[in-house]
Amino acid sequence: MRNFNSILIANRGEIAVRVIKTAKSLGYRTIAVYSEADAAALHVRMADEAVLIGPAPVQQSYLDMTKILAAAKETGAEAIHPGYGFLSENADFARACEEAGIVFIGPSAEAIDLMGNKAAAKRRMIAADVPCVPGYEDQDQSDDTLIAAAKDIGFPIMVKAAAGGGGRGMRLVHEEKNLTDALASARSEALNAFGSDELILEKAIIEPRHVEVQVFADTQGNAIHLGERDCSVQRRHQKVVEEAPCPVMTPDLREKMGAAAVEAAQSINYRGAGTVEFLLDAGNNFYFLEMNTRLQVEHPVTELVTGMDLVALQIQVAQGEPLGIEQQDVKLQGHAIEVRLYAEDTAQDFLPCTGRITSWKAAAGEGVRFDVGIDSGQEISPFYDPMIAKVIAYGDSREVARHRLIEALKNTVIFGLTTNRGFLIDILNEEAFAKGEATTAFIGDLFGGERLAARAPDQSEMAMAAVLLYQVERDRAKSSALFVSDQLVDWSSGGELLTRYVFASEDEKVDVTVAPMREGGYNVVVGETSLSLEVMGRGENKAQLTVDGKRKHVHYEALTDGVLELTDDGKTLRFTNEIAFPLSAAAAAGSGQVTAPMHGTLLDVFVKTGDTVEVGTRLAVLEAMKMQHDILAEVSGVVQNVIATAASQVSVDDLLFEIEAPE
Ligand code: MV4
Repeated sequence: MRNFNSILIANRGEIAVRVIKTAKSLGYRTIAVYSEADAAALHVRMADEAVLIGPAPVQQSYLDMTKILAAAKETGAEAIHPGYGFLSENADFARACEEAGIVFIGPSAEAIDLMGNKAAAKRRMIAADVPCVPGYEDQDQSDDTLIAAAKDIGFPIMVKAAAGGGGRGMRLVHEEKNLTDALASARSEALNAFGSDELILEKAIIEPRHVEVQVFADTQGNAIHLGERDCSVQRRHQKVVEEAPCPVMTPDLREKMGAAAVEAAQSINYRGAGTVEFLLDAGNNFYFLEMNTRLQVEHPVTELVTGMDLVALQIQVAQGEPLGIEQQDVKLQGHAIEVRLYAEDTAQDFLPCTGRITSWKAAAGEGVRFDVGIDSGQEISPFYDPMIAKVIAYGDSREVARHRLIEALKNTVIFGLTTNRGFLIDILNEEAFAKGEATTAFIGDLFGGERLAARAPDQSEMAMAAVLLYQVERDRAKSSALFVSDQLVDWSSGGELLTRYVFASEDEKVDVTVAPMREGGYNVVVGETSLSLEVMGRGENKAQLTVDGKRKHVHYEALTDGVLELTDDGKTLRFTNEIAFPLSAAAAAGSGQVTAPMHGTLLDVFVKTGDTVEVGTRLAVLEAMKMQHDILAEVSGVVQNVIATAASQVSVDDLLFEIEAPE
């Protein structure tokens, strides 16, 4: 008999949905928790029961242990699955569950605590003979000791916060003379971010791959690994692409890394799902980095190549049952690649975008999996991570998986907010990635400002946008009572009835005229160029057109009057008919009223009243959604008013500065 039959999911979004699916399929009663912002969310609708735990901010909802435990008590939940993020690696929460008699679906509080400190974790791993980066991880934190240790290790050196993760408090130091300063700044950043200024030192591995091994352990002392994932494609320590297996893996290396990962888990009496992160250098040497004591975002690629359901296995172990499989039963087959689809603007330093997803339709396709937490019409709110979905493709070979993923991205309908889809497609198409050569340096090396800038539409795209706008407007006119005759709407004598659009393209405006032809089709003039265009088929959000004889499949959405978004080859362009919307001179020139682009914390303010600024002067830096965003002046002039103060919380559209431009 099972020890528990109900599971509360202490999370939201796609991972809550993911966990609920498996829990339900195994016959568990599922209980969702949600914040006021998530009342209409998918995870709430899917669960058997749902409990409102508080307002939108995470401190008052998804991070509030007391409220979550109260929800468990109220609904009689016997187990809690924490998902990833939020409370998943909070040892106090794991302990509190245990004390309340609720099964925490995860490792012991002791294991979470131990792996939460890099220095302690590394000392344990060295003792267990798990290969680690040569370094210093002892208690004596004096400069003299650290400098002496650094000389022994040899430069370049990595300075890391012992309590840290994700690159914060991390410094790469090439020469001894820069070490003292780096130690001081790393300490202050670490203290600020993690409440501890303890540091460790490591030899810097140059352009490594990030290769992590999925491990699983049961309470009978069995531990296995489920192969590795390569997560080298990251941007500022945020993973962008993950795959299994690692493209340069060999059976021999996998056996060694797998054995080291299993040893790491066993040496700390681990239980459940865990991930052992390694750096892999160009000579195939691997080094333990840290262990994540949770189910990871990228677990689907492991599921696809092993055929196993990792959430089901987590629940099985939490029930006290043995794993039931041995290492030789784990067979890896094929290749899986995952990308994280985000609501963010790559052209604006990856600024997260919030707002309503007006249309969403995941592409169907062989070997394609979408892990999604949202639905058409739902909001990406400023309170949570702006990930829209994980898109995962499987194939017998890496090339099949890669191409299926590109097609799935291109064929997915998504409108309403800016996404990183185009960036993901560009990465997957990049030669170094295609060859499996991407290291942690890949994005930094290949995706600089130029490549991330918004692409200007070409003439064919402008012509398609104009014709689609024309047809949408015609449909609206037809359905309006004022129009009685179809002939009036459609009639043309080959160019006499012209509809004119003006689209902005980079710095110039382009005139586009649409002339319906008598025999069907359109003659479209874009600037000086004449194109012939035919609409072969048009449904909700999808259209097939022929432009000068070339067939195109596009997605489109007519937003408000005169505004149309067009997705061509996975790149979304927005067209605003500037005849319908004359830009005010002030708006065109940028505004002296500088407002917050999103909710967040102002880390620093760089100007004061009376300062003279230029277009592009950095006024302040805002931290939101784990990232820093520069707030720049849009006009040159004199700062008249500074409303912003450092360390204050701001909401989207809050006025921060007023700049008066000279006459
Ligand atoms: C390193 C390293 C090179 N040498 N440690 C970055 C975040 C943290 N998890 C560890 N990180 C690194 N540690 C040594 N001794 C390079 C990185 C690193 C990195 C690691 C994984 C994925 C992406 C990365 C991007 C830059 C640096």
